[in-house]
Amino acid sequence: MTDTLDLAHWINGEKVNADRPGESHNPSNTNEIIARTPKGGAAEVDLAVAAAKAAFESWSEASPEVRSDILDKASNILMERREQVGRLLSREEGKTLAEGIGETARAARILKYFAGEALRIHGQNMLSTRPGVEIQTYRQPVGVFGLITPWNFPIAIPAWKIAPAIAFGNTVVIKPAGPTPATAEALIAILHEAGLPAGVVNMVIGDGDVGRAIVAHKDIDGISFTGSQGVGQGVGKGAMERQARVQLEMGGKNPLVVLDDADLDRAVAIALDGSFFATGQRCTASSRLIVQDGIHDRFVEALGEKVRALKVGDALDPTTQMGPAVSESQMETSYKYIDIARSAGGRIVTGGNRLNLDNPGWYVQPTLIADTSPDAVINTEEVFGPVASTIRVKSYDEALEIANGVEFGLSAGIATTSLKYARDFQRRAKAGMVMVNLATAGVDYHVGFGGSKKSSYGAREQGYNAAEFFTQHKTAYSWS
Ligand code: UN1
Repeated sequence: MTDTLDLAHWINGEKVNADRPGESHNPSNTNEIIARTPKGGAAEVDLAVAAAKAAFESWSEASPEVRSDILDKASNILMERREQVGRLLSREEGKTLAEGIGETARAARILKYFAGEALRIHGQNMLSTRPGVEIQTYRQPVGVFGLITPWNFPIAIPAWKIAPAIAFGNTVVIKPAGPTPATAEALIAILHEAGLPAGVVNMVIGDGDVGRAIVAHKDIDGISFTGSQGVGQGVGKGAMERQARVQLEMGGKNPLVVLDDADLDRAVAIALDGSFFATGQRCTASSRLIVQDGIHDRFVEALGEKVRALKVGDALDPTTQMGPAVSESQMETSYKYIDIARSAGGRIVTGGNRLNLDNPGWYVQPTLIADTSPDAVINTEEVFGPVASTIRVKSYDEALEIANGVEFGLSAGIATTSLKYARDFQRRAKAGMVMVNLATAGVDYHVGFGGSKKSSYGAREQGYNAAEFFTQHKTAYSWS
């Protein structure tokens, strides 16, 4: 396939033509260029912010029905085109076609959900402690939001940041991730097709310069970021310096605890899904499998067999079960961590070797490493690839301590048939999301999303929780 796209920034409702020095590639076949891309910087961000600022007044004062209708319409268009957009996503990001179409449908459902929330912006009536005084609380739009989004969910994450921002009356400047601009652009184009007024959503394509310009811009009132912990800290500091509100979703080193009493098939299935689907490139991926003695050997053997059987290949081949890494550097990161784990005494159960497939692509062999120690590098740093390691433990208490013993705390899972341990884990796992007999990855869109410790900062995303970040609370007192 050679239909290379020529991308442009979207500023004030228009595609802004520019030189296109950049390219995005198909990770399944790196000879194929998906898109030629402009390289924006502070000047484009300035124009985009000015457009967003100018659009704010009428958008924030429009009837919520106007905002709801546009989100609803965009959702319908996206759902109708999910195969086409999902295919583009899979070509650009490398997740399998089923995953690409699934993610596109999820983005459409997020737009639909926030079409509803746009009509439910509510506050409270409270009695004052002072006789004769009444109190009302409101949620009001904030202004212009800067959104910095990652490549691993190139349409769902833009959707779950844009949709609440605009549903609640704000305007937006978004920077899509470097490797996946074409997928994000498809969403922005559909929003405009659905009747979005000019300037409500603007997109500037580029690298770190665009991100830095967004963080530093005096007219951006809030920044929502999903990406790595290192970059996230810089975003947080920059935002704090000028008192912009900020929400950061960063890494994970998510544990899946497998107890002796677990249903073995279920435990293996959720470990496989959590660790390897989407090529392990999810911040919610299970990367530490903490397994109790009595089930350990059976679990490692059964999981090893499933991992070995995974068919790695071109994302568009319907028989492929795991696509490539998104980029050469992500591929190299996986192999680097496999080497580190190996030299620290980890036993490679399966995987660990370079893959040479017919297509030139950034393929990684799915890898399971056993007999690792809880404080080994492989168990403390995020790999963001199809690599999982097992840690053997004696008891539930030891498992819980290890599960909680890292600086991340996004998602934590447990496989058990014991109500006692399941409930205890729900209460005591230091993570924003806890999964019982479910994969650590794969979340719903109508409830809060986010983590604890170094995984997240600021208000939760998704569901009505998103109103925390994308609206401003006002308390009104009156006496009459
Ligand atoms: C999921 O596991 O369904 O970047 C979502 C990520 C997360 C989203 C995970 N923010 O991987």
